[in-house]
Amino acid sequence: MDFKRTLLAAALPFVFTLSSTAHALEIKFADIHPAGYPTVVAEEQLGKTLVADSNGKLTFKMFAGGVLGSEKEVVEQAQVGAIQMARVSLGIVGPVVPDVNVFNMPFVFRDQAHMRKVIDGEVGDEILAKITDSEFGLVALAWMDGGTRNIYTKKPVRSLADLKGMKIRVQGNPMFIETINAMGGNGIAMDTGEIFSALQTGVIDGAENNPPTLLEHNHYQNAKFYSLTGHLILPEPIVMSKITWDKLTPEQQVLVKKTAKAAQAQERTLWDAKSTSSEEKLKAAGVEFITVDKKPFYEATASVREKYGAPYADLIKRIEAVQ
Ligand code: BDP
Repeated sequence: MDFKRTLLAAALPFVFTLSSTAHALEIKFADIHPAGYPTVVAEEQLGKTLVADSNGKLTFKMFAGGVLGSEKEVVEQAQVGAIQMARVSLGIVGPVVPDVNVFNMPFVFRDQAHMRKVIDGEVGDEILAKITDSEFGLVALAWMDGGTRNIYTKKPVRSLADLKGMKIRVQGNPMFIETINAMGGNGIAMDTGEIFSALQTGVIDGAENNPPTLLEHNHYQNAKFYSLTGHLILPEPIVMSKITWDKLTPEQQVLVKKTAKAAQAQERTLWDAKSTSSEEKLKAAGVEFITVDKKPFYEATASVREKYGAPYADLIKRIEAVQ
């Protein structure tokens, strides 16, 4: 009797642990951007909806500010199921799922409005499916807006010639290195978190990004010239670990997908407001916005589009046809 009771007492905590974990699945969500950034605000809302609409069967924890590592590291952790969800730039997905590189090509979109129409349509869904159907171990659910990327430097770039020999940081994607090189610069890949000190110490002469990132990651403190090259307009997928996805019930999968799409819509509105306010703040902080003639930059990068675009000739035609 006593023996049985002891056994039961010993087993109880296990029974309890097992049943409680069987009921709640924690979603850890990683983003490199800080709290208050449009993507992070929309992700926090996504979390609230997931918890509420799953009746607590899903729990949510936001890890903003890159605390779980660089985007490359976050993707690796998501692939093994250590992180359940993340928003990453398409730039770092390209080296692993080459098919997405069609969106990573310089000047493939006419402008931000064009990019939005494309990701909202069939082609956008197809590229998400390419990620999901790859061996990448991720399910791609929706897109967030990452604005238009322009080059920022310590010394002004008013024309293509000014860029000559400048060391410009890009994301870890060979296509981006080649893009900067084709413009006459010297493309250098490094993680987002390393840019600030690389600018400060002069390891690089500049980088390229949208106004909210230039502001919120404080790069403007050491790079006061912002040349509106508009060479990349990169959408950013919201992804879930395939391992996590497979643990969800079909109803939960529908919920996750729907909630991610809602986050896409919310972030877009937040993005537009943040872009405007970032531009104002950057200008007030002494950043000079330089209007450049984009044509020479476009022409200089033709070789990159030729090299990488060949397998996607049809897709590129469909992207161009989107009005
Ligand atoms: C920002 C993207 C972020 C990238 C970053 C970068 O939102 O996902 O990590 O650029 O260039 O615009 O590293």
